[in-house]
Amino acid sequence: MNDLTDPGINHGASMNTNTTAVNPNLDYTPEVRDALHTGRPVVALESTIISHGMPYPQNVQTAREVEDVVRDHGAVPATIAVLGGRIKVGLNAEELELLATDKGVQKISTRDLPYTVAMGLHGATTVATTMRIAHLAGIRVFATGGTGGVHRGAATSMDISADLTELSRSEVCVVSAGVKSILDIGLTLEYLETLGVPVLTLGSAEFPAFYSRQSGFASPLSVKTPEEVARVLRAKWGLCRPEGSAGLEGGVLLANPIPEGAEISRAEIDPHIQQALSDMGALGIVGKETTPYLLGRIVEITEGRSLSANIALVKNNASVAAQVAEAYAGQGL
Ligand code: PSU
Ligand code: MN
Repeated sequence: MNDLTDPGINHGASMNTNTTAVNPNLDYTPEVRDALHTGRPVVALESTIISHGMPYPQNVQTAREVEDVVRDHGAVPATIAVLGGRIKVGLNAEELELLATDKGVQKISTRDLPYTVAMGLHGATTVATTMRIAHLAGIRVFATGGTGGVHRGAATSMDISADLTELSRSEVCVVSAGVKSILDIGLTLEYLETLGVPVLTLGSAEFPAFYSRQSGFASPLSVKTPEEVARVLRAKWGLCRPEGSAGLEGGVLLANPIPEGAEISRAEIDPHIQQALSDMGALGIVGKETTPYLLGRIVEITEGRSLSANIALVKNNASVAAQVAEAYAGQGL
């Protein structure tokens, strides 16, 4: 039998335990610190979705409810952000409110992290940055709404989300409802293959498209249960070099289709997405502003329906992430 025990973040030092040492560069809430110390399941959550992905007050309400979903499943939520230059792993109620309301909170990708820390600024972390910080904290499972990807027109704009790069680097399983068709889904899947990132869809052979359960693209791989996901994670991260360092570094993307009752069909959402893309073109919006603009514009065009769908899928992802974290923390898989 292969030894599939988790090598942990201190490779070699914690070979026979799932507990994780505290990283002095990070500020943990007591709840998260205790959970990591005792090997209880923890689910990381991002903060760009709060500051730049949803309007107030739905953003802070959703952030609280998503944390509750994680707790209801017996795991501990760790919402990640940078506040006053300190990297936070777990936030209190006032900190969540600040992220939801303060206009000075920047959307920060991995490239922005050192500047935000050095200048003592506030930063809402994208999927990429949240993955990296989760990895530094030894958190293996992370729930979000949708991940970034290869933007339409990337052949000339080169706009490819750093979320994809980070999936090839950090040992974290990201649970998302797939990739929105504001992006180029086919190219996103191609690029993830190039980067060596396993893409699993839960309960379906088709890769989902965020608001819609179907995208028209087959999922590279599919799984039936959170336990199967945990087995894949152990197989990937348990494969070590003889001295204990990772043999297959990087993350796993778990796509979790939006619940049937909450979905907006492709036929219905696609014209709205086209409209939002053409409005963005007319305004000349590019770079890091594109994803927040498109999300906000689609909420306007659909008169809030896309926001309800977004909230439903994030909660669904939090529930699955908690179950994956639970299965991964358990022994004897
Ligand atoms: N997709 C959503 N909501 C979001 C985002 C993506 O449905 O809020 C955010 C995530 O934080 C993601 C980021 O990491 O947008 C991607 O931004 P960009 O495309 O600039 O890499
Ligand atoms: Mn981009």
